[in-house]
Amino acid sequence: MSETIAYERVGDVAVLKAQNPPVNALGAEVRKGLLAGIERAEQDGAKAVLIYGEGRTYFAGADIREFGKPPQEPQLPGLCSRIEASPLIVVSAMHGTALGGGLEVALSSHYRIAVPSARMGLPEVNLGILPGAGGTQRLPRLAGTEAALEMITSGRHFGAAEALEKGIIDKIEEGDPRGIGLAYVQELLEQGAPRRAVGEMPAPEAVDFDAAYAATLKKGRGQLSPATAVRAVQAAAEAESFEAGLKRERALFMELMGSDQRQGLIHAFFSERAVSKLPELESVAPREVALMGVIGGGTMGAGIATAALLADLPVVLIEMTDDATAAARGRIEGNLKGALRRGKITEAQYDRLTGEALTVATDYAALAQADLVVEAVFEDMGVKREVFGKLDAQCKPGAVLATNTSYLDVDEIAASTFRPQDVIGLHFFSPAHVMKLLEVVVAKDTAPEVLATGFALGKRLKKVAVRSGICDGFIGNRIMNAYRKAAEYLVLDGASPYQVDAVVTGFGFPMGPFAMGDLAGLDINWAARKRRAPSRDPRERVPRFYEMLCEGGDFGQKTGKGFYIYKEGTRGGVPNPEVAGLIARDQEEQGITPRDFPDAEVLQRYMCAMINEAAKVVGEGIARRPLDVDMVMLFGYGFPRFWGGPLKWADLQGLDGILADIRAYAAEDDFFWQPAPLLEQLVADGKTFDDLNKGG
Ligand code: 3H9
Repeated sequence: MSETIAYERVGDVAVLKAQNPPVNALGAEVRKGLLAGIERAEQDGAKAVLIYGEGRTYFAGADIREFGKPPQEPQLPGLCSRIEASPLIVVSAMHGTALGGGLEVALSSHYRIAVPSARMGLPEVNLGILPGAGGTQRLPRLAGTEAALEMITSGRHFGAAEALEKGIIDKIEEGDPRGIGLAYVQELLEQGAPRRAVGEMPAPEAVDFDAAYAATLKKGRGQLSPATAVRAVQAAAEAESFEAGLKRERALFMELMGSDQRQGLIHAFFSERAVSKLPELESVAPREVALMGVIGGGTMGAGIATAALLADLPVVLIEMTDDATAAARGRIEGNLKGALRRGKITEAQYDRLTGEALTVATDYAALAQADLVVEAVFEDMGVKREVFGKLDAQCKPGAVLATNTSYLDVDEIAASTFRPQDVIGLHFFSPAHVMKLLEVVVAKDTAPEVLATGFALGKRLKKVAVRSGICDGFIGNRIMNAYRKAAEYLVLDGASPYQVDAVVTGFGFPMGPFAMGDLAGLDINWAARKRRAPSRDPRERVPRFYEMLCEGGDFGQKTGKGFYIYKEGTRGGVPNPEVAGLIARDQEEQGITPRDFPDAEVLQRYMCAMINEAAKVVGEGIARRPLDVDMVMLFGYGFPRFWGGPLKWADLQGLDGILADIRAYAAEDDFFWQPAPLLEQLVADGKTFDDLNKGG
């Protein structure tokens, strides 16, 4: 018998136990084992079959690592049909996470039971595909078309109680899957329960599938898989037979399997898990963190404190005055009230988190017991050095001292203490209790356990933590500066900010660079520009329209006017008509004759700037691997997940074409468009960024 599926007879019941840790993924061996188990049970004179998983879960889905490789028999759709066609009564007992192909095996069984904690779902669309082993045909037959559409297009996980209520499972029972499964099979046999195939049930009702398709496509901002899944569910309702529906599902599944978006989403799935696994930390234990300190209670500090509290980590927050501590407490309470409203915490938790778990103070002595302190004060080296001097004096030995700076040199900050080995950068993104990205910035003396502690904190706060070296802007802001500049050059040369924003959102970003500037506050970037101006290279082209807007007192959303005009009570803004005049003045002063840019060129320039800078960031070792950059852009900058990240996207487009475009742009401006040496090297070697991810 197969090693991944154990076969056992218990009276009249053939028991098939999956043992393919960690998640019982349905790889080729598991599929072979299931098929052999069903056949053996039928030959063995068994009356029923029980399928369940050993360890932490029932099958969590098809084995994603097999995608894109030649398929091996038996394939999952055929296996599911074979299970369903068995003359024996087949029962699945679920625990853990029955997802994707896993749930499809359960739907092909004749009866389904689950423990109360079991989670289920058809999350395939999140991997760029759709349920391809009958899920789109069987789920609507049990749950109805509307419910199935919602579950399949969102890919969300749902609990056993909801599954029972929607008719997806038959029973919930406390216990272990084997125990409850055997008892249920026994009960069914005693009752003389019939074999009950979902595929033989009546077709589900038809709905307005065209409307559902259009709405799903719009919601996905260009992601194809959820909308394509609508068409598969449509086949369940409209195809002339169950088999015809399965065929249609298969065709749509294969279409998505061959798509770039599938590759992008699978890349995101594995990179999200790989990004926080650093080989050098494998045998390094993080330091214990039971109390966190936060310096500064503005939006950022309060957000960081909120994130810690939501992870059940008590916080001591330091501000300069009593008024400021009160304001900080107010901000944190506001954030936590939001979490309460959304059902993320209970009333009792709210009371505890804003009560005993949160201390606000003005005296650094309150940090005496803190295990890790994050500084989130004004971005000024003098101020930071002073704060770190005080932390050095007050914090206990071994406390981790972290700075949330977005661009200042962490080595210089560390040098203002007598314990640079304990200093690290923890760069959160605003709002810090919402945004998933955490850049963990390693300074030259940072001790390995301190780095490990940064990553452990990231995990505890449910962040995607990415290691970054030191440079101006670290990984994310440095790359953002480059593509924002490309956007400004486009406008200076003739595109409109609204065209650029529309092209960028059309690509799948939630916002374009100019709307983003308005949201963040144009004054923030203005200050950074003024700071950088004295050291600017004379060869750099400098658009002026941005400053002109700020000089007029228009800072974006906070003042009601920027590139867009914002009216209270309305969402989003409308283009500010004064902007065109400022741009025209800038062009005139710089002697530029504006020209038209096709949308495709706007996108290509924007993406090339992003990719080129990202390649420099990897080439210089600021990011270790291309996937580190990809995860920074996905989780901190709204890069569409279905493209996997800028460097995955670049691989999919072909690096030689991207380099050729960069060289062509360099003919106009060879300062900004200097090709990244790493990109040139990869093209010369015929390699991709993904080859680097894999260690090539
Ligand atoms: C499908 O089923 C298609 C069918 O409809 C049609 C076919 C024709 N395959 O996440 P974790 C690995 S599509 C291979 O850290 P957790 C994962 O990479 C599939 N490997 O644990 C990690 O490896 P490592 C539909 C997988 O407890 C390790 O397992 N199913 C798979 O936080 C532990 O994972 C899904 O989309 C897989 N399917 O979360 C479910 N799943 O240790 C995808 C996991 O080397 N999986 N691994 O880094 C999940 O959502 C989560 O892994 C799960 C556990 C919730 C199960």
